[in-house]
Amino acid sequence: MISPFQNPIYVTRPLVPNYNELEVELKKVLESGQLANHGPQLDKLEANLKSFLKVNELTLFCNGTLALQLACKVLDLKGEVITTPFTFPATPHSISLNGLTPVFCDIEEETLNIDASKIEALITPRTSAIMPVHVFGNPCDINKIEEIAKKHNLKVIYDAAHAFGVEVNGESIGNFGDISMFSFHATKLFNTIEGGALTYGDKSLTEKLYYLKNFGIKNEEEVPYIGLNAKMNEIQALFGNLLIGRVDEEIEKRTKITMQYRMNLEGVKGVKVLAQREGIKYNYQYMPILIDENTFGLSRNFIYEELKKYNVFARKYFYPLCSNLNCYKDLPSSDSSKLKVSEQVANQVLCLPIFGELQIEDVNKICEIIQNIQTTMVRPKQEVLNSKSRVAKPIHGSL
Ligand code: T4K
Repeated sequence: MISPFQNPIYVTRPLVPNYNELEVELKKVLESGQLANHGPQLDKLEANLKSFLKVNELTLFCNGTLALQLACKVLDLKGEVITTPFTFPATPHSISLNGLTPVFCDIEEETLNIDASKIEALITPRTSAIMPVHVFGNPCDINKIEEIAKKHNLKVIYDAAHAFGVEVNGESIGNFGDISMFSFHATKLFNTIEGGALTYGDKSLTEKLYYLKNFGIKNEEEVPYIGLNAKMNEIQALFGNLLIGRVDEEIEKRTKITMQYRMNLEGVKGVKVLAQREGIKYNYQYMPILIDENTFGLSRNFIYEELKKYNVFARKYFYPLCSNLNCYKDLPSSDSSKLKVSEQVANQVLCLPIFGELQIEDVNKICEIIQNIQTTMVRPKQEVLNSKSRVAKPIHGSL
């Protein structure tokens, strides 16, 4: 019998600064009296991130959602924006809060990202942009998306909330599309407790973004835009400056954890781990698996609940689909018959715990628990089904 973990194991655990270092640096910030708006910690973090992410233009925000919302605003989008339903609600919300309509496009089973081959069929005269998400840090089909955008004169805003540090053939993920958004929430690989950034190639966006995140204010007498208060403060920026030097080590630890999960789970019937593609530097921010109920013998929901009994708190990111949320379910593009892959993936996905401090023996134990659930629960369930129908048949439906 496998005993439950003594302490809960959550899907993630934030990277935090060394306490003594934080104390020393925090004292300096407090003594300086500059806590918010534009201070030296913010300047330093901008420079650090430009260098780490290998991008030329970067603007900081107090969180990723407001950054994404202002990305739509700065590009002056109109009408409809094509996006994925397999994402966190922040993605379509940032579109809707700009008075635009999200149009949901189905996803690919291999990458869980927007299926670029289905985008063109959704373009109408009202379409102004595409907002793909690099889900779980897995890069989208950037070449195909760029080709479509050029052909139809559309803007591309990548939701790169999960893709900090990811590279494609040596190129930073932040250098694709018109704008990319990174989230620095506590649950992310690199965090500023709450925070986010936009990266972009067009230098002329910088000035307008600065106004937009500061109420639209240009100076004491001029307010050219209707803006938000979306500024990152000095203590958030300090947090980031103390952590940026540890990100590579964190990725290294997560790489080992991912490889261990993959090795343990690849042979388990009904469990699929996503394929790794050539030329991509992953960040291993998430550890998603897909559970095929028919082959595994038990549903994703059943395994999710069973894991809790062992003190393991996996997450069903991203179930329910955004297209099934009350606020979006009546959109024409939310019709589930057009989102078949998304529907299937949302019912199968489970994100297992991953964070640098997770021990390899804990990874082994989590995998052992999953295998144990399969070996101990499938047969009794099959026996019940068989005795009810007196006919042996494959397993369907959840317990
Ligand atoms: N686009 C995409 C694709 C996104 O995934 C997100 C955010 C955004 C945009 C928006 O970016 P931000 O505005 O957040 O910068 C979490 C995060 O709150 C959210 O940032 C993230 N995506 C989403 C995928 O996950 P919840 O509702 O799952 O959070 P919560 O509080 O249940 O945390 C999950 C687990 O993490 C907890 O069980 C324990 C652990 N945890 C969490 C926090 C906050 C900690 O150990 N310490 C902590 O401080 O949304």
